[in-house]
Amino acid sequence: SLAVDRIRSLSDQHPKPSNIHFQYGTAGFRTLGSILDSVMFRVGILAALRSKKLDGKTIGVMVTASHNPEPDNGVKLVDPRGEMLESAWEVHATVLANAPTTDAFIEALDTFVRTLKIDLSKPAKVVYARDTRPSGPALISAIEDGINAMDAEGRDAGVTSTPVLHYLVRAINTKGTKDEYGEDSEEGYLRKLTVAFKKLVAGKPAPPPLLIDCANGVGAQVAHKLAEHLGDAVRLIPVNTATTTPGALNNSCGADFVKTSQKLPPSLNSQLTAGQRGCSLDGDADRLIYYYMDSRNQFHMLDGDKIAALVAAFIVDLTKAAGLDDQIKVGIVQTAYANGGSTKYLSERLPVKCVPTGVKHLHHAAEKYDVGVYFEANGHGTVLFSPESLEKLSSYEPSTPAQSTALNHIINLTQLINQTVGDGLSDMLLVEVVLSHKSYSGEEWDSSYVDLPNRLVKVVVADRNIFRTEDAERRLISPPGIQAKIDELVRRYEGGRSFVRPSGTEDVVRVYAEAMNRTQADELAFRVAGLIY
Ligand code: NG1
Ligand code: ZN
Repeated sequence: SLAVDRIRSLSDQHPKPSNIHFQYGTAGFRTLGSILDSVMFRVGILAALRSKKLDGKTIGVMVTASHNPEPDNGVKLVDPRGEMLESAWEVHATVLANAPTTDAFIEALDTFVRTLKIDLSKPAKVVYARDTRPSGPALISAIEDGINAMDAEGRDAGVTSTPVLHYLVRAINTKGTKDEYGEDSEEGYLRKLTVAFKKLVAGKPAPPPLLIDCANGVGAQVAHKLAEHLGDAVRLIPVNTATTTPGALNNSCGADFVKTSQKLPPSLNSQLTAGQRGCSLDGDADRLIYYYMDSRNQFHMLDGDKIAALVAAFIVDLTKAAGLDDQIKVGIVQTAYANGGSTKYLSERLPVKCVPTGVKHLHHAAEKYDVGVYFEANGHGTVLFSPESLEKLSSYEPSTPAQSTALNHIINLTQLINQTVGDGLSDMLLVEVVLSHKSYSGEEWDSSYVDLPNRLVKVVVADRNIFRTEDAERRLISPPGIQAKIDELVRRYEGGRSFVRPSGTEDVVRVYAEAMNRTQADELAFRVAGLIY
């Protein structure tokens, strides 16, 4: 049974602030770091219970608020294969986090354990990590109290990126099996990626040095180590690496800044020269946005949609070259935020599915393809190879040297790509491989299709929960009547598209609009926003 006395005395040290409702949303719990202490303690307990429920498999806990401002923090759980927590448990997490007192919490725990028939005698293992936020250490110690309250085994993975933590969870749980994912350490991760990368670019001319904007976050630390492992294979130049400067994290830099403002971070202005390319990570290094300066010193952004198009075409080419194209089919998963230009371009070539916002939706849809390429426009994404495809790759006998080369490339890609979750650095290496194989500059990559001008605005409303959507969030079903008005507005704009949905991570409603030119896209977005104030 539960060690009620121990849980009680530890829980009393982590009281829930009154008048605050916590919600496990698309990115876990996320709010101001200063009010998350009780949530962290309870998440530590929940992680241990999830581990027991899954027969002692290791569960991951990541403390980060990604691209959000420095005072924010957050926490999310990672399931044994390195994927996001099963949806049903998001509700349990929310219930436990909101029990107002220690007594209420213990009662909720007891009900939870009985309802889910969790066998408390099973072992429990939890691995946890945090990003560079100043609120991190105290929040980690609250999680450790939760883990100790359950007498579970905790492993501190220290300060590292979100994708490394996901990798670790999968590596730990597959250790010694035929599906072994890699050595269960950050070093093991770096080695796995860089060994595959070096094989993939062997014999190719070294690409020009690559600027990486690390958003002054944990990506800086991982990028530095990655650079050492890569040596001359590609020279990385990490910038915005001030992880200890107060207020610097995600401030006018990073992938979210670039995607949202469609501008180069001012700190890179003098560094990115004509013809050069660079990229930005977000605060926990799971997102990636590329860009380049053209010969006239114009900035061009290459977002998640452009990455998806580049990578999917490359994998299709390789399956053809290997003679596997009728056995291994590539498919794409996007959300409503994908640029209409990309959706048109991709659906003329490959199957494309649109799903609601949130990595778990993209991930699960991508699992249905032989090779599923999923990216959010904001640069979060990866490529999944189905178990059947991996099987085919390992048993296939190529009939020519050219087929054999292509087959090896695909196999190396399965090692280079972090298949647990979107991974800014792994995706960056993937992009570099494709550019190197195709001898593409940023400009040539960009030329596949033209992005439609678009505008994303946030609207603060009294209650965002009254906004409900259907059709992968592309249409509003509530409040009634608004969708008809949006449709009517959209009809007046050539190439117009717009949709409204409540954010899952912020207390706002988002409005997205696209049209044939900048002014029209802005105008449409603001007129639609005017409908929902
Ligand atoms: P919300 O706040 O639900 O729009 C944002 C991003 C998502 C996803 C999540 C998780 C946009 C428009 N939305 O979700 O794509 O990345 O955060 O971090 O970029
Ligand atoms: Zn992130």
